[in-house]
Amino acid sequence: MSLTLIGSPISPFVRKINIVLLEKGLDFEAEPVNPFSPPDDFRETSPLGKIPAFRHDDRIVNDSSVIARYLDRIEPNPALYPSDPFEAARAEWIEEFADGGLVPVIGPGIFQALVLRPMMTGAEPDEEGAQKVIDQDLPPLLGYLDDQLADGEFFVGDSLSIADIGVASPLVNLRLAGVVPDRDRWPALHAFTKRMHARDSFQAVISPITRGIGKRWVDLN
Ligand SMILES: N[C@@H](CCC(=O)N[C@@H](CS)C(=O)NCC(=O)O)C(=O)O
Repeated sequence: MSLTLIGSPISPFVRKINIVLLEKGLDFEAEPVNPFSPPDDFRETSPLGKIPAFRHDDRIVNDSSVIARYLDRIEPNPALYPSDPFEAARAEWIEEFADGGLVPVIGPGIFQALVLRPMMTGAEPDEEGAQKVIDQDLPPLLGYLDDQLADGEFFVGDSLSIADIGVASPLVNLRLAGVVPDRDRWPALHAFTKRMHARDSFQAVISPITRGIGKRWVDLN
């Protein structure tokens, strides 16, 4: 079986799949693609021009949530989608909250403003613009996630699920921008971030990125 993850390691959606593959112990190749300067025929692989795309032998699967689900079906251990229907719905909702809520705020407003745009264009980081997003747009999202965790180790049930991976993946971009969920304001989410990012799977993806773009990375102790 040949598995290829197509995309860039700085994308939180690509990272989500990278972590799923590592947690399941699946061997795969990484094929780097920058969606903003893609190869000419990229739309044949990814009809919306987005990353990640995924190749299993000669078949293509698109969209991180669809790919994660697919991987759970071809390699059910460990299961990342709970078997109980309501718990599965909760895990998929938290994954969607991260994809559709956290990423659009952390991505353009914070990570791109402070890390990516300066790196690509040499522009100064937009500290003021990013601070507004950090003060106004981010707190309700982090507050919701903190409430959902309550005092649990995982978002759903007693084991790792796609909810945890979906949330912890964009939190890597937040840390790359020098921001972490505040320990006093969101203690459960702060502890979750620390725990998740210390897992072997996250360490394997975080180490090479921080070597490249880790200037603002915040350590958690
Ligand atoms: N729903 C998609 C979103 C993927 C996505 O938006 N990826 C970004 C990179 S983080 C991308 O490819 N952007 C390029 C574009 O929108 O043209 C998924 O979960 O895979």
